[in-house]
Amino acid sequence: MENKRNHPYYLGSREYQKEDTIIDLGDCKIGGGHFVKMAGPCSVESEEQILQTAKAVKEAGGQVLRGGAFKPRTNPYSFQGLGLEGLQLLRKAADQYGLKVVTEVMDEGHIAMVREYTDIFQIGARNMQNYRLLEAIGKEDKPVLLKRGLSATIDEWLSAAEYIANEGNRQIILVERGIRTFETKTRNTFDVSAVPVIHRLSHYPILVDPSHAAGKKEYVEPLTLAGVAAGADGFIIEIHPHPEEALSDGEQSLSLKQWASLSQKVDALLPVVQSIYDRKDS
Ligand SMILES: [Mn+2]
Repeated sequence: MENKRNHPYYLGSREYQKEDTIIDLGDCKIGGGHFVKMAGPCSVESEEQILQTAKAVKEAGGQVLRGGAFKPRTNPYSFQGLGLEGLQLLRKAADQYGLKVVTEVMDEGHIAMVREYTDIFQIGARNMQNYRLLEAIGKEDKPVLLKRGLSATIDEWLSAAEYIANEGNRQIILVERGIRTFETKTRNTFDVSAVPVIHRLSHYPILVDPSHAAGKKEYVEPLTLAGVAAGADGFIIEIHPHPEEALSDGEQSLSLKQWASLSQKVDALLPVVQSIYDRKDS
């Protein structure tokens, strides 16, 4: 208990737990040598769109279908997401193809609704320091994917995770999604160093999200491969059957064909990386 007070992320630290945390979703495990591929559209737009995407996710070896149902936008008149209908479509598509679901929960009032349809709660970058939401998710019995805030240091990010862990939920997955720097050629700067730093400091699995880091589809593949080479436990990317028609984040979404090709390249790289780091996938 003394250690807890003196350490802002004691429960998440290697001092508290030496072994990697492994998130166990039955046929899908994440961390400790288990690599995961998550893909899907920025937002769920229609039944046809999400079914087509889920099929492609499964066929190219993905395990988790992502998709947003609630999309607060800068412009209040832009597409705001399908809400409950989006959650239902996401679940239906995932079940049809034997995938797990990850979707964002934006506020405490939505937790009960989202819980019904998702396997993993996502806390978005803009909510990383929404401590009431973190505490509420900490009382849930499902894994949480915690994105790094766009201006958060690694210590602040791990401290945010501690709010969840301290309430009892230790099924935490960290996601590096790029940080704000002076560079403007990419939407954010992909901090690949977060991967080995997190592995050293913490036992939680860490994924990379090159779509939001880059903001441009042409950089998604090299950044994904860089994340894998750095030892990430998986990746989460945005894909769309017709990226040019996407209602949100189309400029950073890969086509279904590009996703399949990326997934193949990751499969080629993974055994090499795992032999280097001595971490086995099983
Ligand atoms: Mn997005």
